[in-house]
Amino acid sequence: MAILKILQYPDDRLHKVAAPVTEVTETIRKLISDMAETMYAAPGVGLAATQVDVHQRILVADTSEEGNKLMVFINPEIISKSGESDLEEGCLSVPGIYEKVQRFENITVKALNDRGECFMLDASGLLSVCIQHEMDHLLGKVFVDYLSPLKQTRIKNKLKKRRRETM
Ligand code: GNR
Ligand code: NI
Repeated sequence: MAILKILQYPDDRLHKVAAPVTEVTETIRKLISDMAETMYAAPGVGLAATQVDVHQRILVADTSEEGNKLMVFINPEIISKSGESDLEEGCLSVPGIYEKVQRFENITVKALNDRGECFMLDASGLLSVCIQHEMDHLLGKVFVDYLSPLKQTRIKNKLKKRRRETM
């Protein structure tokens, strides 16, 4: 197992669009276990492959209280969605920034698990928001892209300043 480096916003690589996984191989399973370790160590409730500079449609999530319910989604697709949610979101690629984002409250996701088997899952609340946030990463989208240009500039400046002061 290994802890992977998480790309930090702004970084052009966070805007790459991930390609579908064609076969769930041992290499993919190794990546997934490293992504899980990286997410738990951060700590975070989700992680998309894009954030570790792997541009394939893979995400991991664990929104359980105890942090013992790892979920793996390969080639995820949202097949139904309803309701509205506006939770305050954070992102491991945008540390220390929290903003509300409009999302669907309920989603049904279809994906492959780490054995390459197809499954469906109904999600609501934080898990639903987390999956939508991670699926955006796979499309090259970061939650700050939804904010006003003024807020985006402020966030970039804040992160630059913080990096100057801590490096
Ligand atoms: O750890 C995370 N918390 C979180 C909180 C609200 C909405 C989404 C998230 S995902 C985030 C981890 C992350 O950056 N995943 O891409
Ligand atoms: Ni994120």
